[in-house]
Amino acid sequence: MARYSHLLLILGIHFIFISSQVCNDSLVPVILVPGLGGSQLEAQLNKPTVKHSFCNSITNRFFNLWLDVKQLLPVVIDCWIDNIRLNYDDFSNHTYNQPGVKIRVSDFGNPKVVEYLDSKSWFPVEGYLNVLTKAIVDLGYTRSKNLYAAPYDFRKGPSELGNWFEELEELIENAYRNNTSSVILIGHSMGGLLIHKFLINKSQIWKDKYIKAFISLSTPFGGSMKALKVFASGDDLGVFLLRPAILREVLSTMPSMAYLLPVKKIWGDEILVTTNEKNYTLDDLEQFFIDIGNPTGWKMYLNEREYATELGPPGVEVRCFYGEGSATIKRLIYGSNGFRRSPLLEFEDGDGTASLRSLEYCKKWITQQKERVQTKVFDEIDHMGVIQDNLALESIVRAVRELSNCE
Ligand SMILES: *[C@@H]1O[C@H](CO)[C@@H](O)[C@H](O)[C@H]1NC(C)=O
Ligand SMILES: *[C@@H]1O[C@H](CO)[C@@H](O)[C@H](O)[C@H]1NC(C)=O
Ligand SMILES: *[C@@H]1O[C@H](CO)[C@@H](O)[C@H](O)[C@H]1NC(C)=O
Ligand SMILES: *[C@@H]1O[C@H](CO)[C@@H](O)[C@H](O)[C@H]1NC(C)=O
Ligand SMILES: *[C@@H]1O[C@H](CO)[C@@H](O)[C@H](O)[C@H]1NC(C)=O
Ligand SMILES: *[C@H]1O[C@H](CO)[C@@H](O)[C@H](O)[C@H]1NC(C)=O
Repeated sequence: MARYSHLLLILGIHFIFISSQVCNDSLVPVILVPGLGGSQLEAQLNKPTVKHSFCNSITNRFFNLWLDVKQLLPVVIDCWIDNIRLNYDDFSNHTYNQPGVKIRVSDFGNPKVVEYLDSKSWFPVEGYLNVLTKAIVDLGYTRSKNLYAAPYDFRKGPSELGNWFEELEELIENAYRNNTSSVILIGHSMGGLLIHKFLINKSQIWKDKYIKAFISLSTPFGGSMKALKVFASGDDLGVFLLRPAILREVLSTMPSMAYLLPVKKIWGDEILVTTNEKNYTLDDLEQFFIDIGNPTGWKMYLNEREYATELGPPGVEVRCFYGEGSATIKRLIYGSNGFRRSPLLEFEDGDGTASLRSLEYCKKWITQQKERVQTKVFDEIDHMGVIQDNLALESIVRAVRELSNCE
């Protein structure tokens, strides 16, 4: 899950100095796959109704919907919520936009759209993969020539991202052809999950030809309790402008949140949520969704579950980077007021967003595949720190150099 640093942090700037002697033509193409919230989304409106009279109902052109901080100010945010939320169709089991709202992901392939989320504005502040991208560019990479990104509509889960998987395949094959070299896929958070999903659905022959390696950054292979909290009480996911309750209204309409729920293989029969009346484990998830008043959440979960449970080895070289040493939600404890009050939280080790046991699942592959699997754990570097902290960035860049035979 992407989390956006505080504005001041971004303006305060993380300077990084990575001793990067520029490499030559041997550079292996790199494709970045962002996490949840890490892609720009654009909207065009022709709406029959709006929340307030000051909300736009018609726009001639597409405008930046995610993430333009101006739209997230109090009251104005109601317009935004009404534009970005999804509805669920019981017959097709698909989600769809609000009436009269078109949403698209801009500039597939271009890393710009994952570097800054509001790069269309006059002064981009919401940096995301900007620091990582810069470090890779400093190695000698050129945007859209051998450094790409595969943004996606992160509101959706894999069950509705079929086209995206095809576009990614095409991008990989084109990058391969243009550079006569197999490709490094770098995924952060949910981006890592989608890469894994993509790879296990590809033949070994295809992977041997096109994929050099998968670099996983903070990927919660077994899901995250934060997703469960989003449905029950909301969570700001670190977006400091947004209150959890408001984000709940939006996020709980998104199948991607259902996709990110904890998986049985890791959580087993553990009690995840406690109320005065009941203990909920993953076996009680349907009841949980009913009790929180979101039966649609259960349907979304059913659609995405099969994509989340296959955790086999990806069959390509893996570099798995993640943080530990941050308190991470283990259990939600509600009192006599049911789900209306914020829960007490019980914590375990992790990166603040994903539990260690979910992040370190990639270790299992060491013995399950013949391709190399290397893991690196960063102490007290959190979910976002892995793509921003100097120590982690140095390791990532070193991995790219090694894989490019550029020592
Ligand atoms: C939608 O999901 C329901 C319940 O899982 C299932 O019975 C139904 O066949 C699905 N419909 C479609 C069109 O896939
Ligand atoms: C490959 O090269 C062609 C011709 O220069 C260019 O049009 C295309 O965008 C490139 N594709 C990628 C993925 O680099
Ligand atoms: C991969 O997924 C596509 C659709 O998403 C499917 O048509 C195809 O059969 C799958 N391939 C494998 C090898 O599972
Ligand atoms: C929930 O589980 C705990 C620990 O197993 C137990 O002490 C408690 O009585 C249970 N609560 C309910 C409502 O079943
Ligand atoms: C440059 O490329 C040549 C041949 O492809 C290779 O032998 C050499 O190590 C490369 N140098 C650097 C700095 O990458
Ligand atoms: C791969 O892309 C880089 C960056 O644009 C370019 O310099 C290099 O010539 C390309 N390699 C091949 C074999 O086309």
